[in-house]
Amino acid sequence: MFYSKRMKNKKGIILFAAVVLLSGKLFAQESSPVQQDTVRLLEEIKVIRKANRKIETEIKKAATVDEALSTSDNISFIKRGAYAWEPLLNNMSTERSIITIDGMHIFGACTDKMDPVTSYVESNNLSTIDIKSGQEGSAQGSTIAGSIDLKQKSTAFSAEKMWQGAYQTGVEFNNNQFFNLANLSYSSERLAADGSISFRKAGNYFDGSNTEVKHSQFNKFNTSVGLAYKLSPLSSIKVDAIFDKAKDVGFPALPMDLWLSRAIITSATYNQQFEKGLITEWDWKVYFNSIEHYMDDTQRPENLVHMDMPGWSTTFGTVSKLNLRKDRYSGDIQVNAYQNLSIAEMTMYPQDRSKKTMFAYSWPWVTTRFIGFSTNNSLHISHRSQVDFGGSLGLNYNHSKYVEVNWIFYPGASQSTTRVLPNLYANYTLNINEFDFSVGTGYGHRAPSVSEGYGYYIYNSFDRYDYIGNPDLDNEISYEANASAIFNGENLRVEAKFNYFYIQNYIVGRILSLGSPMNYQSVGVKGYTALNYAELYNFAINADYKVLPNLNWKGTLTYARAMDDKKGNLPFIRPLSYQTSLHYNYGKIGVQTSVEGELEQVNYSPEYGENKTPSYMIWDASVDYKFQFKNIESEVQVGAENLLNKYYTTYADWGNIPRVGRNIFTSLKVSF
Ligand SMILES: [Cu+2]
Repeated sequence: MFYSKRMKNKKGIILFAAVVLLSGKLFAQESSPVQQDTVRLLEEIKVIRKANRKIETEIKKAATVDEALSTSDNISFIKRGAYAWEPLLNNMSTERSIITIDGMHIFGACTDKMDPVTSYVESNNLSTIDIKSGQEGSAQGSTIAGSIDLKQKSTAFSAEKMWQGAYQTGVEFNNNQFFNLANLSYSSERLAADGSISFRKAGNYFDGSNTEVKHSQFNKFNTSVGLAYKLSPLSSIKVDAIFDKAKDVGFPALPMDLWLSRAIITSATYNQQFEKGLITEWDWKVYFNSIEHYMDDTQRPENLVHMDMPGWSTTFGTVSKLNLRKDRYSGDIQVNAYQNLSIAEMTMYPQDRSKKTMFAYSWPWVTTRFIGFSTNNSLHISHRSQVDFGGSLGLNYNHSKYVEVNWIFYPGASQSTTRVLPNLYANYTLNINEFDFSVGTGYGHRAPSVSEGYGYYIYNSFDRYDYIGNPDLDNEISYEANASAIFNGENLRVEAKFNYFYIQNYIVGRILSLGSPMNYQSVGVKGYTALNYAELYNFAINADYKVLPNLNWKGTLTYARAMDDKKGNLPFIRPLSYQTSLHYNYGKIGVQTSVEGELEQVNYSPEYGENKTPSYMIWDASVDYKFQFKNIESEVQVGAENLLNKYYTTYADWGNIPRVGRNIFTSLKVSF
């Protein structure tokens, strides 16, 4: 889509969110004049529902990927420190969602979830983030919660030679974070190139009682390059690479830190457009990515016994996608295949490191192979209504090389398992004047993750148990229903969304009577097992009101609830949360302020190690100023998060570590 559309509007290229809108409009113009209006109207509905995220927040222009993701009302985060937050989609952990970069499957190499996929990108190599809720996300593979696709920046070809670039720098004073981000792109009729480089370095942060939170520092380096070449007016090839390195990253909520993590993420894509016929575009990608992860517990004096815990994750795969469009129909067909090898080791040392005492595989060389066929379809039934439906059929194969490890707790467990994973969804959208209504349903399976299936003595510092995987767990099966209503007035937009999941064979850890803890900190051993079922629902309401032409108000309210088969609470479910913000523009000056908070966590789960967290409310504000010097556009911003320096911890803070206290930040961005 991005290669061949020649865009004359330079600003359109800079703003990648606009590209999505533009391509929708360009498509609309290609269809017959009679249908144009219908298609355009429905395209707009579709664009709204896609919910692409720009990489900024209400308050901060120079936001990190995590901060930008947190603006979505169906994303929350488990935080183990200041770095690499674990994104929860629809209040479900990362095992239940699929996180990809441009459709590429990547798996973290950390048994303790220090490295979600979102930690391997940077805000200046992404254009948008595409979040799909529930089974609508199954095009990327089998999922329960949905999918998060991180879209890399990709400059379009242009008739005239063009250079564009940006440099962004800033300081966050709470933790002395300095960041420098630069990106440059070139485009011509036949060649388009993108490059980015970034550095972030932060010290320990201070909480709201001005206490230093030790081991919360981080260092990140990220660079990316993309080269596209037009082979013919309708075809092009593109190669992309991302290199990411995080070093000396503290995880205050865990008993160990990260010494080094490195990722190389590469792909080559062939794109072919078609002027006539049902098929409009063919996109074929092959990819390879490799992650290495080395933890470090030697910085913690409380650890009497030290362990080396490195992990490696290597994935290669391919995605082939056909885009289809004819009259009132549009859709795609995809084939998705990948292989992943996950390895994690544990070596225990006494105080004297020259004496090695024990070695074990916490991931015993687990191979996962997946091949899936999927399709998404949209049919415009009339001017006012649209049906979306699709699904996928996947085949998932797992193999554990050192199955003896798994036999210690599950004698005779399968060394290899093959699972069939079907996923289906359907959605109906109806437009009545200013209202859009939608109802949808879904059904889908997922395979257990590497840890759930094959993990061996993976220490969970939240409930202080060592976790053991079970290779013969059943597929988790989700039955889903969702509904939404949108009011689109002239100055007011209100959206209300609801979803409900009934999940069979819901995988959790349960205490095993046999087995003794390996780590002196741990209190016992838990095995992954399945509940008969769990139920979960999410509710969100968003409003956006233009009070005056230059004054905008936004508000969000979310509520979720999740229960196991005995009506007990499930952990990490967000209590009632709210956010309200005002944005005021005066010429080149922008002023924004927001208040956000959560109510007391009433429905917490002591069984899974949770305690009740109190309510909190914090206040943020920022001011920005835009100015131009010749061809260079500049933007400065100064602001503060948690202005009142409130001390707080939330339901999602691992081990109740306190959040960041008052943080004054400033940033400068220049672009040409
Ligand atoms: Cu780790």
